[in-house]
Amino acid sequence: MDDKKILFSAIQPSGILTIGNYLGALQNFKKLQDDYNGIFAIADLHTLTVRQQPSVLRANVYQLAALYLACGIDVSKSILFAQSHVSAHAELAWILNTICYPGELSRMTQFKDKSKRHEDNINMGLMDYPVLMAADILLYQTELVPVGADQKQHLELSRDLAIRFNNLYGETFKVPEGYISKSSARIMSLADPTRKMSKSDANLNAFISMDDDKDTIIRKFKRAVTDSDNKIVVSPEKPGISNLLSIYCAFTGLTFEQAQEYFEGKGYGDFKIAVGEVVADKIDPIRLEKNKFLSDKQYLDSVLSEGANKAERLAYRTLNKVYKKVGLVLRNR
Ligand code: AQP
Repeated sequence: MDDKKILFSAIQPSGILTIGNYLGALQNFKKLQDDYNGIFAIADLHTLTVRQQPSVLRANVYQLAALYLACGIDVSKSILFAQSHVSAHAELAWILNTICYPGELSRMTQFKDKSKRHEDNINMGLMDYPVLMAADILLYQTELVPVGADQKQHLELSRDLAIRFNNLYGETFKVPEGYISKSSARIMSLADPTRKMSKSDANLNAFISMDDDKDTIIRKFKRAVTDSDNKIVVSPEKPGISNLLSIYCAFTGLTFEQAQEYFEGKGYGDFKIAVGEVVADKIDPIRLEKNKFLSDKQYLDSVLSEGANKAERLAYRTLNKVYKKVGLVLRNR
């Protein structure tokens, strides 16, 4: 690692990623890894907060590793690893739990939202999710965290916990900043544009997965919920059309004004097909590249193992400091 700032980001292997994950997170990483020391994690421990089928989860870990690589993560520049391979994450989460209060966690939007969606399994891990996320970030003395707007609240808690710990025990953690890309900060569900697009949505038509082929993508956009008038403009009264325009602009690089002008006088039908086409053109090559990586599990295992070795060295540097500060006796190795 050279003396560039540290950037950390993690994604859950809780399904095949959506274009929301791509626009909110993945697409930024390739550019950012040149200017920062990038640390990219597969947040497999976080995924367990919602019931998973073990064989599917295992497959999704490889899927995500391959997708990171297909989106341009270069392991000669950045660290790519699975969270569960570096036990310091769970260890630091325990320490941070001792300075975090239940009220701070129970008011989190994601906790409330997921509690509603998984009423049969509102477990402690679901509530504690942001503390584990804080541990992920703080372990690496991270300065920058690229996230979608949906994670802003969790990032705020990471900052609060860093400041709280530093005040209690002396300067230990860097206080991280968020990096939120403006155009594509929050991509909404195609079935309900007032909710964010999520890879674990039970309604497959609510999201575009990074694995969808062109026909599927266009079919899903055709079914996307919009409204009854026929104006293609961004407006709070038109959340469906606004969401589709955001997606179109994020994939083409056009501004809202340019896109609105382009679609002036056109109908929703043509507009939806046009959105589908730009999305498919962009994600098709990524899917093909991902499948190439997926066909070589041995290579993926070696990438993850090397990544974990590098991450572990950095993580234990911070964790030992934390253990010392709180008064634990370090193991003599
Ligand atoms: N709809 C979205 N728009 C923009 N960014 C998004 N992200 C997720 N959804 C959107 C960003 O993707 C990164 C990885 O997210 P995650 O998998 O760690 O957790 P999540 O935010 O809970 O993502 P999902 O897809 O909604 O997963 P499930 O369904 O399992 O809960 C984050 O940077 C996030 O901001």
